[in-house]
Amino acid sequence: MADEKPSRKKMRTPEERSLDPAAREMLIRADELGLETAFSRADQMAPCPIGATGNCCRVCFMGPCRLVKDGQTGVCGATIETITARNFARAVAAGAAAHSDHCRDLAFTLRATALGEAQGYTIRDPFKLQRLATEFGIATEGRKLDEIALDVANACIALFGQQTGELPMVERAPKKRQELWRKEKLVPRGIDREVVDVLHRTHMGDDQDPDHILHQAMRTAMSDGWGGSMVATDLSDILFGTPSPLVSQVNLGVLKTDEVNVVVHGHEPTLSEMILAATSDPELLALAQAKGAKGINLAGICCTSNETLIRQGVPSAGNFLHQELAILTGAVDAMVVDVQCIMQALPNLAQKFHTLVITTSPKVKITGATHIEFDEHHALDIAKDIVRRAIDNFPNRGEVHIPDIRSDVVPGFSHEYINYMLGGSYRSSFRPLNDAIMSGRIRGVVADVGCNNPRTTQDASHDYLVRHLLKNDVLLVETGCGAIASGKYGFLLGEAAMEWAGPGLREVCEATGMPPVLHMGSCVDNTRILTVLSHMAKEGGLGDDISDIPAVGIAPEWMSEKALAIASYAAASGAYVIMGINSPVEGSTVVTDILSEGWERTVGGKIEFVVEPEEMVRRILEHIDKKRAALGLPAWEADRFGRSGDARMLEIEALEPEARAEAIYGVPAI
Ligand code: BF8
Ligand code: SF4
Repeated sequence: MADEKPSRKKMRTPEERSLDPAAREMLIRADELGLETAFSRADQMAPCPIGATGNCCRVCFMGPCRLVKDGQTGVCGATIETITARNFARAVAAGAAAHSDHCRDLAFTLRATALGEAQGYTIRDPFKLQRLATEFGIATEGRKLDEIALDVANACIALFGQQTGELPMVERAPKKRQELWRKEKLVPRGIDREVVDVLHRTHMGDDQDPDHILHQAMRTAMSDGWGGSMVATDLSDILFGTPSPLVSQVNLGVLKTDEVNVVVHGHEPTLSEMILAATSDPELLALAQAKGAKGINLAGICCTSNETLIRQGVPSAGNFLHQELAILTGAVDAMVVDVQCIMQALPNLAQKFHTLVITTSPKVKITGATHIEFDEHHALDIAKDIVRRAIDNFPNRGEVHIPDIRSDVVPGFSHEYINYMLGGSYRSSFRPLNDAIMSGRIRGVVADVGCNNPRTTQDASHDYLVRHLLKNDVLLVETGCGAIASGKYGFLLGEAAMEWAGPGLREVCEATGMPPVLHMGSCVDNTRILTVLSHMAKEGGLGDDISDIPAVGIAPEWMSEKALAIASYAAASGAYVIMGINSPVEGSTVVTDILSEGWERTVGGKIEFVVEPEEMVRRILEHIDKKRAALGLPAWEADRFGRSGDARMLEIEALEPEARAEAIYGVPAI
């Protein structure tokens, strides 16, 4: 299905490129206008076969050395396994650095807020601040919030430069896991230290034992998952509020023909929250009206979108591969980007329309874009300036074509909310979830996370996996672009997802009010999933470690180095992780085995790369059933709890293709 590899000559049809009817509509428009997108560039640009499998070494200038046959070595004698392991470890380090640096900026924003220097920011979740303070051993009794916040911010900033000891957040993990990490020397000593360690040891002439290199890749990833990302989630909640469910919409149809459209894209909530505030500024609203617009519409793309969607209900214009498609509508008056996952193609494409692409991070400039640098000390003024420019640009619009396609969603499931939802305010707990898994009503839990990748049909693997896991009574937790994909196909609406859920899962969801697919936030918020798993292990009945829980992590359409960091910290935490697309370590069976059986022996978790979604489902269920059996839980039975979700699947599969698309997606096939 989705995974046919494009050859250099084959240009895929819109249907082959994306599952999403809105995307298909825009891809047809791109073709009509003769404009390129990542989809067409992927068709034209075959991946380098040597780099794709991890066998190209560029770490010194005696090379690059491209190893193409067994037994061959680089000029220095480096073997395929060393080169492949080094490439993997470096990707993990880059991913961990990106997530953690995002955290660093939030810590400085909290610091500036505490000092009263951050224009427009306040502390929205004082309880979470106090909890974090207690964890750091910071006194809270009788102290002003700002004083506590300053100490917490300084403590967070210090985690980056910490050289020895342990990152304190590892104590959130089950005891058994902590002991294992200590025994295996996997506890991160400091956030920056672990990233630098990988960059050092993968320099020419250092660590040349693949197992040893990959072990440090795990520790570096841990500095992200149980360090930078975990603290980033906490700090975002403290500054912008801990999410709870709310109603919003997803897909390109959230853009408006008669309003100024500002799209925020990237990863950080810091500026986008201020832009949201600016969109309701009466002066700017009056200006928009004076320019002929009915209002100012804010929408998001990628994880900046997830941040503003889960907290404020700001609609999402889509996931990673929608960034160019949004510009193709001709309706985006400004696309405001911060960091990560921003395609360099944007300014060029924007030139064909009227869209203003605005870079805002001191770390990110793109030739052809307008740079308005963000500074938290004047955030609201900067946000207003940006919105004003978007308004001024509104009259410059040419022809506008917005697909009339959007889906309702209910995102915002923080682990705090899940805890509350399951037990109520007086006895909030994960007990009902553990009980449901133990009884077999819920077979297991899958985290469907990660990107879109134009090498495969956009969203198709996410969609396939969600459907087939739901009908097998698997509860889904989601973040990142995977969560936005689910939103597009209706899975983030309890009732709609319930149609697909197997009878046991449906019964639990009906009893607790919990939907079967939970949008938990952005990619840094994968740490919320670690927290849920830790709570489940501590709750009892599902073993005493994360690796005992019948749970699997998947990133079927991943493309980013950050995804490898996430996969590595999840595996180091005891989870089985399946990644789609292709294996970046395919060139070495030794490295492939270290990441799977090798890591499973040491930490109980592993990473496997599987192309076919059908095979992913098979392995996921097999793993879940194996873990259930190891816990002595009853084997899962499809019809034990009434009508199976298969019934709906069979009804739809019996339809003609056109009717099937309409039944599934609610819109006619193109
Ligand atoms: O950090 S899922 S494409 S937007 S990397 Fe990027 Fe991948 Fe989307 Fe969020 Ni995560
Ligand atoms: Fe080649 Fe060795 Fe240099 Fe890598 S480190 S580029 S394998 S000589």
